[in-house]
Amino acid sequence: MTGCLRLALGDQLSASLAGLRGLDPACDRVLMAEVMAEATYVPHHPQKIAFLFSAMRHFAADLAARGIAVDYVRLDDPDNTGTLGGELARAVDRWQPERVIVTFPGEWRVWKQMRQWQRELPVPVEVREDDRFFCPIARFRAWAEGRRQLRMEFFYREMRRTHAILMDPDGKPLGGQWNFDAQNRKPLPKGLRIPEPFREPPDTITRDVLALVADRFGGHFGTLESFAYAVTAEGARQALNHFILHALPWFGDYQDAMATGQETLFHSVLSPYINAGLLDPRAVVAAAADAFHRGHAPLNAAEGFIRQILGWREYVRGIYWLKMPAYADTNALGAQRALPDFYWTGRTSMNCMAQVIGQTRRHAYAHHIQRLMVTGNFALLLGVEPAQIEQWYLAVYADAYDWVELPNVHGMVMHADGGLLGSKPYAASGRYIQRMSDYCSHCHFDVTTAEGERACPFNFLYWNFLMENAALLRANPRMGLAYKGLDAMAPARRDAIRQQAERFRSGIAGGY
Ligand code: FAD
Ligand code: DLZ
Ligand code: SF4
Repeated sequence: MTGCLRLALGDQLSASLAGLRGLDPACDRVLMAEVMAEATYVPHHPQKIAFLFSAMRHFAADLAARGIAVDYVRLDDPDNTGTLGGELARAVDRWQPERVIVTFPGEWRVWKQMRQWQRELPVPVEVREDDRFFCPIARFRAWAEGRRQLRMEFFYREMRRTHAILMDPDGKPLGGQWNFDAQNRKPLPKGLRIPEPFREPPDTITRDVLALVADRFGGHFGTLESFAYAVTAEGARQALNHFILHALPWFGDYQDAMATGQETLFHSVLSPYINAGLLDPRAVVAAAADAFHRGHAPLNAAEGFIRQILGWREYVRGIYWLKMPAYADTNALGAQRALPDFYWTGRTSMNCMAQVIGQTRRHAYAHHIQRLMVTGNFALLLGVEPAQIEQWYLAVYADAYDWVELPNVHGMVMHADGGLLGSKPYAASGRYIQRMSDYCSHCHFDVTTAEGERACPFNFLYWNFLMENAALLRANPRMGLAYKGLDAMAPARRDAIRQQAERFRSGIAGGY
């Protein structure tokens, strides 16, 4: 072969991918490989594996239909070496290309492998920047340079200005404010009509993949029965249209609400598609801005949604590549406890946890507040070792990749980076969950108490967390109110709560 061998990874399924640009169908070839190493570096949810394998197969079929030669290695190919590096080496040997072209990956782990390929393969390996983001890594680095605090809000404003999104012609944010969160975060009123989530029935390719995944990864956490993810760019576009039409107008108002049996509410469920490359984040942001401009969605909804993508998503990627690999090793609060088994079994009497873990098992999905304020908050309050809870999040969600999962869990949830990403831990008692959901009204525990047999574990763990981490957190001005509450408590009550938290923590391995 005289041309180039171009590798497309499972989360690089974009027709416009940098590594596919300039492809000459007369002599170039694309390599795609389903490999055991990627499917098991954490025990991914079977729906995540099925989504990616099916999307990869559809993507390869689309390339082939455009006359491009694709070398597609299936998981059950008897010669499959089981690793990306092994498959690349085998393909280089087979085709003897002049050059290998890859696109910068989403994980430090894979980046290390790419550098090794550059050293060890007998042909040059060109790494192209992944430009499917608003903010190049170098641009984020320049923004971060010399700043004492890397606050998302300021980064987001810069992105709004740079990309002229929801801006007045005179350079001011539309509506005179950057952020409308004061109007958002309402609890869900009774009787509100909630849209049906978008579902795509599995086609023949997906059904084949589902059988393969059931056979090989049936033992992983999660079920396959309810699989309904789109697996093509066209399907993902339909999911985007569905969201814009049926949910975006209420996105801002009920962004933080949670309700039993309502897994998606007014959220978009677009992250698996955006992260795998089936949807361009620029198209998603443009669709939301357009919905505002044509009067379909109010500003608080469009702005709130756009901030998640243009702000948070870009910001966490910037932090990841700015701080890795040292970032993953910090543990500012010194948390060392084991992740309770019920994160994997879902068997717990805490209704909020059972609900969120249950839907995660069924759909490989939970929305942001469920991840942050239920399963995340509990791990923070309990003092779980960051690496253990990070592994869980990386495994169980269809949208999880290290670059986005790690800053969210390590930084936002666990405060393990000492406050780089969030100025204070999101620690909260059961009262927050009571205010934002109906979970507490169907729970074995009593959310109004922090002591006694039926006390809500979030309550005594919350106070105990404040006591345990006082040396680090008391001086934080944003924790002032929390410590005022603690200080107002009688010493005997504080002792009782501390003891209750200790008893709970020593008994938790057996379930709760
Ligand atoms: P929506 O609520 O509809 O939001 C729209 C889009 O904004 C999302 O699709 C996503 O692309 C983006 N977004 C929103 N919040 C964030 C955020 N904090 N960071 C990055 N992007 C964001 N997101 C992932 O894509 N992968 C992960 O592995 C992941 N792990 C998380 C772990 C924890 C503990 C927390 C608190 C958040 C995590 N997030 C992750 C962010 C967020 O929870 C998900 O992006 C969101 O729930 C996906 O559902 P959705 O598409 O319905 O989002
Ligand atoms: C997540 C994943 C899985 C489950 N399987 C594969 C695979 O078999 N082949 C592949 O190319 N990519 C897969 N992926 C996505 C990769 O893990 C992802 O590209 C890297 O983590 C970099 O983000
Ligand atoms: Fe969760 Fe506590 Fe409410 Fe039960 S009472 S659902 S444990 S917050």
